[in-house]
Amino acid sequence: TTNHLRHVESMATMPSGAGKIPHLNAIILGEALASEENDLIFPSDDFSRQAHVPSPQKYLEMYKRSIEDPAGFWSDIASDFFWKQKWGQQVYFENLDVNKGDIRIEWFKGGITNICYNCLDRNVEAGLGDRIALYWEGNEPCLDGSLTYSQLLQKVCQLANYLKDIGVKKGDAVVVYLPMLMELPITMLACARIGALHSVVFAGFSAESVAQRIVDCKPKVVITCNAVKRGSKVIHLKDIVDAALIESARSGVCVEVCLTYINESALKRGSTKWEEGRDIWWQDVIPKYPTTCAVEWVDAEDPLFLLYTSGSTGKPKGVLHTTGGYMVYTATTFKYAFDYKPSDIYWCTADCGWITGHSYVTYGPLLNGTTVVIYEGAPNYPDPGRCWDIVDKYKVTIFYTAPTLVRSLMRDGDEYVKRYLRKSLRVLGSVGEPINPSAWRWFYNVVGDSRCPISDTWWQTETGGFMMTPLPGAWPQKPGSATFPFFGVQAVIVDEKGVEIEGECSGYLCIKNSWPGAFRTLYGDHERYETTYFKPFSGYYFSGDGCRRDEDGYHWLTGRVDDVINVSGHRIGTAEVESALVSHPQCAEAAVVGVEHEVKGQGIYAFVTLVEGVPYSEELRKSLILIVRKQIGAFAAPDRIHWAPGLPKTRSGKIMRRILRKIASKQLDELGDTSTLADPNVVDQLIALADK
Ligand code: 6R9
Repeated sequence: TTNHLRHVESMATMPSGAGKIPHLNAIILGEALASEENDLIFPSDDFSRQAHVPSPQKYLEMYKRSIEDPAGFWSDIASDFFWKQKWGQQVYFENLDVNKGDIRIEWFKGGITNICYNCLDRNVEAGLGDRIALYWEGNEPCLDGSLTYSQLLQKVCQLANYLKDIGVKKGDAVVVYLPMLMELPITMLACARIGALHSVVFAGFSAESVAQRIVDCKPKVVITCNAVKRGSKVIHLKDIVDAALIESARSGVCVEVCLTYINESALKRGSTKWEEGRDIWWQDVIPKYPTTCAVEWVDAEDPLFLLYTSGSTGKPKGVLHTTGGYMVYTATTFKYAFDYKPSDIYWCTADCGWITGHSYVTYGPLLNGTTVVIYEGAPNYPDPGRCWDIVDKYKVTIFYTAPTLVRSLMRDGDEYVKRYLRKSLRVLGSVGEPINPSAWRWFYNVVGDSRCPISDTWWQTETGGFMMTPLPGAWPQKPGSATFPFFGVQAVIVDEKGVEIEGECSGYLCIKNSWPGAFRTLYGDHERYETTYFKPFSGYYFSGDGCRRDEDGYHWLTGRVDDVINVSGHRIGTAEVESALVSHPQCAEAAVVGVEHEVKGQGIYAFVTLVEGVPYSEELRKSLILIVRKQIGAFAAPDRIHWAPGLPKTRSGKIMRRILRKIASKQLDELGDTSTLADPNVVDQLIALADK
């Protein structure tokens, strides 16, 4: 086709310097691509022509500059934002090598700004005051609302004034436990406006998880709502916060104020427990505050937020992001990865409780002046056509979601999709886990009518923004590949010794340099930050993911290489689930592994050893699952409990998870060498109990 030729042609005429960037070598070899024709999906000429980055050539030009002159590249972009005072001489500072001293990353230090100002005031002043900032779609199809940029600014100012009034100051933490109401981004922005750090806890976490986070960051105020409806279920969020506050008080952290929004559509005001002196109804106080509020100007390196995420060991880690670099990075990645234009209507299905909701529901889009759709409810309520109903209702042009949702809607059948027009769609996006080629094709062919490029964005809570993503107008796509690194990101694949490998290969995905959106530390534990991310391969940021690079230089993420499992795009540490299980009085030991799951990507498979003399029963199985739900949240409940009278261990006592993974996935002919086990018989015993 002419399309194809155009791409190959443009690749063949790349500037010669491009060849020096190893992972892009293959792209300039038009023939390599031609031989893979069947796997390549090209953007249409019309799409490419209007795109910010219309060709691989243009990408290369920009990418090269971003690597050769990061200071120049990023300060040019940063100049589009409002800075009360410009950053100092040095645009950035980085040390990623533990052998050369403390790990330190700084961008735009000395620059004075405010991200809320840049999201709202700056856009209102530029004439976008009447543009819709947020469309809100309720769980029930008849319920909706919206706020323009001016209205959003006023709401944010009212809350910011209240927070200041009760003594929340720059640098203080605010814990937020809210569902997808407009009050959630309002709260985040209000905190940012006054220089307070928000710590949003996904409203699916249990009271104990909320308490753990409160104890770690000691907020003066917790912001929640009485209840939310997801599908036909009502979840009483305030009750969960009440329990969390009792729990955290036991650990010596007393929260003074619990500001509670009344979500009338889920639950009437009178039906929630109330503690005089501590609890405040949002609607009683916030509307009384002035609708303007002076901005707290902060340094680019002042903290913006904390977000807890799971690691392979121990307690969740408080990932800390700062202001200036995060602002520039989320805005820029959003603009290029989705080819954002002012006429777009954008919907990301992520909850603000996760990093995707921070960077790509709230900050990245609003910084660009985008009209954002947020949805309160479940994606298949009242039926599996709901997403496409919402797409048609708001004329959504960019739709960003997770593979787990794609797979589940794919199972429900094409007819739910075809019932709606979806004519407005022009770009699709995927995040959270690798998207398998068959789900990719369904998303592309059925949802996008073979018309919309898919941006499969690889990134992490820690990275703040996209690290690898197709640029929809530039790249021919390969279903399931996140393609190439974003501007300014030197992604490399290293072997187990930490040596970079070139060309076609597989290994550990690392980043060689800093980028503006990188996290700066783990809250209160810089040592753990260095140990987890920078010590495994010295000189590099280690992502924890495995990656394969194919003959054309495309990157294929292969999943976590550590003990983190990815269930429906939610990161869960096996250690956290194990620790919940062993807190059950009848559970002596637990080993948790991930197994392939048709819809969720990975499922949680738990091997449990019981206390001597305790018989395994259905009732016990249920109570083990319940304890995990209670301690972490329903989304972390094991899919399968496997009773294990003994676990396969080395002579030094280390559990051989490799063997457990094989047993869990029934790959019994791939158990490998079991002779190093302290007691090889336990393996047969486990296999015999597999169906019990
Ligand atoms: C943004 C987010 C991070 C982990 C990451 C990786 C997996 C995310 C992916 C992907 C393949 C993609 N992951 N996006 N794997 N392709 N497009 O999900 O952050 O919750 O911190 O999870 O998710 O394994 O390491 P987070």
